[in-house]
Amino acid sequence: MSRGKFITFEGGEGVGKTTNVAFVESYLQARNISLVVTREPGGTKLAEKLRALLLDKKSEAIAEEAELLLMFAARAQHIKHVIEPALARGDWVICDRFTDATYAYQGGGRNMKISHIEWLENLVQGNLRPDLTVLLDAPVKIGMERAGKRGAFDRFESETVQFFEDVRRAYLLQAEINPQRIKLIKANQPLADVQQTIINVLSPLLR
Ligand code: Z5A
Repeated sequence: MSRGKFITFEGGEGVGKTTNVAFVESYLQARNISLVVTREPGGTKLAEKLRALLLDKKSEAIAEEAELLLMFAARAQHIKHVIEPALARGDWVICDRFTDATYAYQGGGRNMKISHIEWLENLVQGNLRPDLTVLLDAPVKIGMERAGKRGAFDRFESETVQFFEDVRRAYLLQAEINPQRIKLIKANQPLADVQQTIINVLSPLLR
C-alpha cells in the first residue's frame, strides 16, 4: 500500500478555502480516491477544544507565545491521531489550513520569530510536510467582504486590516520560498476558473 498524499489549503479570510476543500473532496471521490477531510486548528476532540479556545472572542487576552504553542499543541494531536494514520493506510488527507497558516498569522500577523516557528515545526512534524499546498490569494478587502456576510466575527476575524495585510504578505513569502510545494492561485476570479486551476495543479499527483 503506497502512502497517501497530503494536500493543504491556505489563504486569508474568506478567500474560498472551505468552498474549494469541498470541491476537491468531490473531485477526488469521483476518482475513487479514499480520503480524509480535516482542518486546523482542529481535527481531533482535543484539537477542536483548543480551536474553540483560540477563536473565542471573549477569552482573556491570549499571550502570543501561548497562541503559537496552542496551535502546535493542536497540530501534534492532529498529526498523531488523524493525519499520519490516514497517510500510512494510503488515504489522501485534505486539510483546511496547516503550518503555512502559522507562518502567516503568528509569524506575519503577530510578528513572532520565524526561527521559533521553524523549531516547533521540526519538533511536532518531524519530516511531515504537505505534498501540495493550494494558496488562495485575494486582496484583503475582498476576502473580508466575503467573510463578513457570514455574521459574527471570531477572535482572529476581529483583527485589523493591517494584520490581514501582514498575513497576506507572509503567505506570499511562503509561496516564494517554497515554489515546488505551494501553488499560488488568484482567488478573486470566478469560482469556476479557480476550480479549473486547482484541477490543473492536482493533476501531477493523480498520475
Ligand atoms: N490560524 C492561525 O492563526 N494559525 C494557524 O496555524 C492556523 C490557523 C492553522 C481559523 O481559521 C483561524 O485560525 C484563522 C487563522 C487561525 N482565522 N482567521 N481569520 P478558519 O480557516 O476556520 O477561518 P477563516 O479563514 O476565517 O475561513 P473562512 O472565513 O471560513 O474562509 P474560507 O474558508 O477561505 O472561505 P469560504 O467560506 O470558502 O468562502 C467565503 C465566501 O466566499 C462564501 O460565501 C463563498 O461562497 C464565497 N466564495 C468563495 N470563492 C469565491 C469566488 N471565487 N468568487 C466569489 N465568491 C466566492
